[in-house]
Amino acid sequence: MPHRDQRDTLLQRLGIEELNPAAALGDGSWRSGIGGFASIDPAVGEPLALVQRATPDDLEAALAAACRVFRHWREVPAPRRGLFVRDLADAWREKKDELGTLIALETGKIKAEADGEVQEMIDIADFAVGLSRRLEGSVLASERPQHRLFEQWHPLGPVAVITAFNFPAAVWAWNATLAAVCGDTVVWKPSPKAPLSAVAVQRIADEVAARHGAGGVFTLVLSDETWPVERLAGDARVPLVSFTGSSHVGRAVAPLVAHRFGRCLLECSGNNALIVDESADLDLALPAILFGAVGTAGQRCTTTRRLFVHEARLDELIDRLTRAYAQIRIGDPLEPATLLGPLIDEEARRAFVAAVAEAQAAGGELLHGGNTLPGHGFFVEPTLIRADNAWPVVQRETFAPILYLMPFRTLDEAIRLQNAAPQGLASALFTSDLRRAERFLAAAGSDCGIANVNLGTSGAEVGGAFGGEKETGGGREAGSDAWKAYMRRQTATINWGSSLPLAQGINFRPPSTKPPVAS
Ligand code: UN1
Repeated sequence: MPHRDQRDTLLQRLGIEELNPAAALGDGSWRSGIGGFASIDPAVGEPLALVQRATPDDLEAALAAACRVFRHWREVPAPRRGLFVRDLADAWREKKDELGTLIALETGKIKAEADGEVQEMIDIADFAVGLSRRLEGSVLASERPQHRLFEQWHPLGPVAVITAFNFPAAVWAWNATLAAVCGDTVVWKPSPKAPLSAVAVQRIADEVAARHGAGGVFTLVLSDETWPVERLAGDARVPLVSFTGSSHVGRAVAPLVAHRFGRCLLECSGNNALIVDESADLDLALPAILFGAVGTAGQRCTTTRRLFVHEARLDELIDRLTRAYAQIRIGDPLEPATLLGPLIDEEARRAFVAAVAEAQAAGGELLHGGNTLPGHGFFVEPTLIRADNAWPVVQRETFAPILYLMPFRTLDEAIRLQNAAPQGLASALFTSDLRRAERFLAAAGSDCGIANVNLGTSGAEVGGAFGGEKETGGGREAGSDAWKAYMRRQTATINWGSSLPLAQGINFRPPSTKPPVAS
């Protein structure tokens, strides 16, 4: 694993310069933009490199390329599009260690999780390759004789993919690999907090695209301003806008897209709960809670933020949890023993401080942590607070390793409390009771897009559809049939008979238009 002192060599090998260009047209050409902003290493609070800021012309060039290339790409057979994605996956396999290190450097997530992110890119690419040979439609039973009724799926068009800093590469890969096999092109607008990961991923994609005649399938626009998001959301040439970020921003993006009848795929805030019932195996629950609450420094959409514990297990769990929290190594994300790296920036650290203060002011009992760490990096302690589900601070998503702990008496009460949050992404129940497990998964159970039994809220595999309800936004990405969002459905009917029966049995006899037969 490359160490911090080998950082510059690593950046160079991934094509990162001191000052990076603002936009990529996907065919190997880049546009310089103007001005610039820094990508900060959150472990030390110092710039890793600078990135130029895209101008409206740069965005227009990327979008125009995406539109132009789409007209060709949609006609390439899907299995051939899959070969492009297969080679992308191989390139990522080859660069997994380096890309993982860059992601760890830029986001502060620990190396093991950053490598996991690259693995997630590889996994979804493999999934997409298989999918490229089975983008299937249904043949349906027509009510009319000698008619064939079927559905087919066609490429949709250029897709805008707007990603957050916390998964600076994998969430793009979820969208981009599926979009590419579906015959779409992609304009990527990554978070200004993690632009270098995007530059590195784009450079790898450019190389692979050149070998597959896929130049321009993936384009990139870098900016720390908000107008590119508004522009992409409002542009009728973009039939699908895939947005990952806070519900607050999602709420602004969605109406812009809806206004022009575009489609939105929203992956917004989560406020995920984990329930430990009286029969739970704490040897399973403990590591799941720790990974869920502390992993990625509490900055995953799927982070465990609320912990509901049956009152009979409360003392035991608090005892084990506080002892485990005390052993969490905080520090350099590249050190193998570290479990908790820094938050992304000073603003995130301030939000942590404000949330802890608000919870304490409401009467919350601090069971562990609560402090920031001195120094230039944006480190905070993993924090455990005994709280109340109704408090506003518990009801909102704070991107930090704060876990609110709350007791309950019956499973129905726990499910009701879990569902009593505006967000609906991931949920988990630890139980050894089959009936309770089924109850949790039933229609009146968890209202979330993801519901797990005896595993935590975070760390979903790519095979299932990923996303959530309510203020999480309703989108589904990654596995299962999430690909359908990237295509347009066409219902087609062929009449191969020699009469024209109408549906619904309607009898409509137009006057004859046949020429009179000469006598
Ligand atoms: C996100 O936080 O935006 O389930 C994505 C997980 C990861 C993906 C998280 N596979 O935690």
